Amino acid sequence: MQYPTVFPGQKLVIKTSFSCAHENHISVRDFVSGNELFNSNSHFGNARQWEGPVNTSDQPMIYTIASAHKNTPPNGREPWYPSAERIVFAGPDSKIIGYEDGNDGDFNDAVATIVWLKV
Ligand SMILES: [Ca+2]
Repeated sequence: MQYPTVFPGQKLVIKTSFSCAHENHISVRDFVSGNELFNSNSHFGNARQWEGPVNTSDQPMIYTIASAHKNTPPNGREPWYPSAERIVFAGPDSKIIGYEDGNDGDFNDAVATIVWLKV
């Protein structure tokens, strides 16, 4: 799990993509409340981009982002498993996180790109 932090005067944009046969999702939550703010699913045509609000407070806003997968295509009887993650790229105002749903270690089954914007 990663903890993207948005400082006052910033917002972030998260883009997701998937290259998987099994079901994967990427979930963004508010760290403090735990409320899910965005869920992008590989198989259900969910949005692939989420733009967070501008932080107009004087405190950092902290999110969590994580991915989970099933070991099957979509099947309501099958459980979700947390996906291993790897930071594929980290720049001054962007980060790419790759997630793994199997054993081949390509970390591209689900991918999240986070971009921080100053507004
Ligand atoms: Ca893989």
